[in-house]
Amino acid sequence: MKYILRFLLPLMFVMTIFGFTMVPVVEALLQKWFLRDIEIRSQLIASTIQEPLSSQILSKSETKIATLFNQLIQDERLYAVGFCDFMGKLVYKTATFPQVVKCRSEEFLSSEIDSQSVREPVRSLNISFHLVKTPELKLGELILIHDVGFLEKRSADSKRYVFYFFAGLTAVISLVTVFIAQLSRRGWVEGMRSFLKGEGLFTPLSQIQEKELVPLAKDLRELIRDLQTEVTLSDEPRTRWTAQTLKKALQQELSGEEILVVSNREPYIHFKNTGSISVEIPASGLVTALEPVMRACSGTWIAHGSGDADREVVDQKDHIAVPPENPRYQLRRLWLSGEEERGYYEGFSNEGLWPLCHIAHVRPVFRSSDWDLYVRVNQKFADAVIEEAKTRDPVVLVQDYHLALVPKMVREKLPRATILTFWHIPWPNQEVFGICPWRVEILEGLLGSSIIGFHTRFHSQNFIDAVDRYLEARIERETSTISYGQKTTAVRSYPISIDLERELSPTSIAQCLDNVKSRHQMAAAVKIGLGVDRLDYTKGILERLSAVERLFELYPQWIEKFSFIQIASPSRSMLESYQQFETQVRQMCQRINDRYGKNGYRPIHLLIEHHPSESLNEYYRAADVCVVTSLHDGMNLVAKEYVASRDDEQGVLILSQFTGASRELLESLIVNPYNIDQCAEALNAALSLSSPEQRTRMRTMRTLLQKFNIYRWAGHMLTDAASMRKKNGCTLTHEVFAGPSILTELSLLSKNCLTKP
Ligand code: ADQ
Repeated sequence: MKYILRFLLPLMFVMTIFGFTMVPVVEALLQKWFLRDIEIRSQLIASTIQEPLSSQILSKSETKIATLFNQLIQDERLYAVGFCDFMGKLVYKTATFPQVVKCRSEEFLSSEIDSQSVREPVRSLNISFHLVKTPELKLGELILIHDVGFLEKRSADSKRYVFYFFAGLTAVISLVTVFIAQLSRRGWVEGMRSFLKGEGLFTPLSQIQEKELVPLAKDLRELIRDLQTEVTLSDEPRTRWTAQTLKKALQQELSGEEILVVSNREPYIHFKNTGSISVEIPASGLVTALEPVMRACSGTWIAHGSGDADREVVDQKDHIAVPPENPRYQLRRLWLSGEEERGYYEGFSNEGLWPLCHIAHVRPVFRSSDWDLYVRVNQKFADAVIEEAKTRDPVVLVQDYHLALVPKMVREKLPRATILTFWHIPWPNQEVFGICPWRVEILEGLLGSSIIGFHTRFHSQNFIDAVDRYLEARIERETSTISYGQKTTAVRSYPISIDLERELSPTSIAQCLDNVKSRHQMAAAVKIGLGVDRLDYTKGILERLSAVERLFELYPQWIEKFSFIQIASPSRSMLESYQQFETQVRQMCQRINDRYGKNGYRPIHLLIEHHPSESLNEYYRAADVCVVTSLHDGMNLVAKEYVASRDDEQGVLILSQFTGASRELLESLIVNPYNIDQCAEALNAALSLSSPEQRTRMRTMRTLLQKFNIYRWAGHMLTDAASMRKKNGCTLTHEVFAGPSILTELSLLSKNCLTKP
């Protein structure tokens, strides 16, 4: 209060002085204007009656003059009218004419002045004299007397209004001043905090009109949420997520709750090998990401058993403990017939949804028969989840586009389950998604989830837009939540990552380089470029090879000084589009090798085969440059694996702008894979980059991956699930965990409590 008065008292003092000075000035001005009005009026009356009055005076028509005068004084302001002849005698007058008013002298009447006004102060009269004449002679003077008593009243009124005006002005200025003073005292930080909490400065966040501020506010709010989560999850602030901290967080937050993962791809595949059985980890980003998480949190992973020896190693309930060398969790295999695999996996998933979501210029194919099998197989997976669930409210992690219907199917049987669905590939814009004939069913299936995760906010936004367009759902864009039917689903972005520690190798860089060069008979001075992908048309392998060819055209000095190794794991080779793609890749490599290869030098080494992770790691550590040119990619883990493997802080990453990873690995050389010249220039720049510059870039990216690793990805999803469960259980502990900034969204999620039996 004291602080406010410091502003207000001087302000009021100045305004009062100013007001008192202004009142007489305003009053004098108004009086002057009113008198001037009266004079103009008198002039007007005099000139209007000049002619009839002159002729009536000449014809001495007394009655007509009296009538004319009486008509004039009907005007409430015109008090009296009189006429003096040329001798100065008052000849005609109205009854109201005051005696005090006299005719002017003959001498004055003979002057050249046509009219004159005089103020008679005692009776508040304004008297004006007007010469009455014909063209030939002067007849006398007309006297018009106005009552100006109303001026006093008007003056008093205006004084009052001026006073009110200044009082009002003082109040408004005081309010504005106090408001601004308060704001600056609270400071921007305070203001921003309340804004982010959704209070806004004056209005709730949802009502803020400046749309461009909302994404910024959302970003900052999520950042605050992340920080709060990390601070409150453990006794000490967690600066880095690890397998141990993830485990601890799960014990603390989910207190040993059952975790079920369900995906099409299994983490371990058993193959028959002349008389023995071998095991392989498939080339899959999903497996790479989830396997370390399952090692950390145990539970059961349900997946399709696709290996020809898979059935031989499981128990009666189709279970096998994995990893084989040190079992940490259960793998539950599920069997599909050839027909099911063709329709659900090859057909609807990989000929339909995969090209649809990647916009990589391969037309999606949608067949009703594939859809029927997709529904049937999704039901199989959902049934397996229900079978495996030991409680009525397990935490279920549904993985990827193969299983879009599973969340809804599981929800129907286990309404209290916490279902987290992660979509590993991009989500296209609503027009493209609208191509899918079963778009409504896909969206409804996914909305069975408690949380749906995407790699980037852009994909989350596309998903929300699709729901907005094709379903009658209530969408809260500020909190990214969708209410559909009786269920609320949160849409979140969780950028997937890798376990940096697992990518480290005891083999030295020099040894890796030696091994790779001798394996491929490369000269010591040759620099190595590397591409690692599943053999998939979305990965931009043809564009990458074209860029290598263009490099040789633009910078021939690299011929015989640079070789490119393309490692490509065969993928979906039953599909025609993939078979054709493989042929194209082989042909292009052959053509470039024919054009530039000589004397035992091979520009391109194409290795179409699966490699164990240690072998891939060796290549990563030997490569001077790693090239990722996906035409569209949810995240792309190869880019992150390359950075993780380079503990020598050397090597350069060239990265497509159409990968989710390009939003994080900003120190890579970011390219448009469709721009072949640009990619060739980037190759030249990468090969010419100085060692200190490589170190600076690599160090920054490694620091980022140390913090933004796979345990953080899983940790954030699972702790979000935990807070949701607490909310659903209607306990109060979530408030401690969640912090005030996400109470709004949790309150929305609390609607899930309705599903409790
Ligand atoms: P993918 O399309 O499979 O993943 P990516 O993220 O690059 O793409 O992961 C590929 C994985 O397979 C990597 O771990 C890589 O090491 C491995 N790999 C590639 N070639 C191999 C080979 N020849 N031998 C052995 N292993 C090989 C999908 C999405 C991505 C998203 C991931 C994770 O398409 O955008 O990053 O899921 O969510």
